[in-house]
Amino acid sequence: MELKVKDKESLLRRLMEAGGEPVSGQMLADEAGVSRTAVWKWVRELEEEGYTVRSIRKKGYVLEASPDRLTPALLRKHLKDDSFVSEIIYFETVGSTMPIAHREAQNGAPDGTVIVAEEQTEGRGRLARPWSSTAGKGIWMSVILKPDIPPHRAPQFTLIAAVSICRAIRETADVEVRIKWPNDLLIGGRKVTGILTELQAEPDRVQAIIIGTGINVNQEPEDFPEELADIATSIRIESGQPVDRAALAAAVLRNIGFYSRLYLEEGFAPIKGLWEENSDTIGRKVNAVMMRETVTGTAIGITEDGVLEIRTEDGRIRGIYSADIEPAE
Ligand code: BTX
Repeated sequence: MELKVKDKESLLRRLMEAGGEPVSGQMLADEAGVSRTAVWKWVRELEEEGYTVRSIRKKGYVLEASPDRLTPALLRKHLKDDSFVSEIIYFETVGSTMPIAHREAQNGAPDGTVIVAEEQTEGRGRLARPWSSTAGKGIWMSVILKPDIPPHRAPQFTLIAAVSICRAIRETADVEVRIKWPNDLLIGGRKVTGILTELQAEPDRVQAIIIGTGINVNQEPEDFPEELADIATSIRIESGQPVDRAALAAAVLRNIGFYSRLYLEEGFAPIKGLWEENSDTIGRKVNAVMMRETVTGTAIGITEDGVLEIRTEDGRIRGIYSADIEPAE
């Protein structure tokens, strides 16, 4: 069924769906049950948000250009209607999307709720490490999932997210992106994406999994703080082309929906295969740096639980649950 115009957001979607054809102001007003002046006011508000809307006499409104934003309307434009995304909560600037997602999940937000921000002032990674989240340059987003699984399977969702984002980046840009266990995506050895998976659970049941994705998209080298100069990169730096962030964010969400469904239907085996295929870690000699020890050896694979297996020099196989992986010389 065609979307019914009832407010500024639905008006925008209608203009987007018209694909450059004019949409009559009178028709929009009739449909929404408001005056033509009210429609004109919505158009003015859209222009204030950065959209370019041309008014053609006797024909109507045409959307000529959209701002580089991650607004719900722009994301929905790129998402298919059958996508698993239920609600999109958008912020210009926030501390971090993670605590907001936790609060929303606790307050009953459904599976597929997305929190997205143009800028984070207190973005964070694992162990409360800071995550640089420059305004308008990346995808700083938390996705709430509510799968019916026991808590010990939750870490597999980090790997599902890694496979999904890897796929989405490849669909959108011409870059060679690889997964570094457990939660980084790299291009040319530099970090282009970090994933932070957090959990709300009872002893035997997951209440919510929150997947935080930090994707460096359109940064130039000077957009990164100095301490990241040698370790971080963006898709734009690597491909030489600016990327449509809304299209990429939608591709990420579509892929997370697709691969989490595949996982729930067929188990971890297909994810494991895809993860290993795209991995930068498997087959390499690595140091797994943990709180109390460092294990050195060759990364040989991941288990059904997403645990990294390392064969040490004495031939033993060690399972690594959580560590920072460095290349070993
Ligand atoms: P991590 O602990 O694996 O990585 C954090 C480390 O990565 C930092 O210590 C720093 O060295 C480096 N780093 C910081 N910012 C960047 C960046 N923009 N690009 C590359 N390297 C960087 C990774 O944790 C998980 C990150 C998740 C971020 C998302 S954004 C949406 C959500 N909200 C939030 O606050 N976090 C998540």
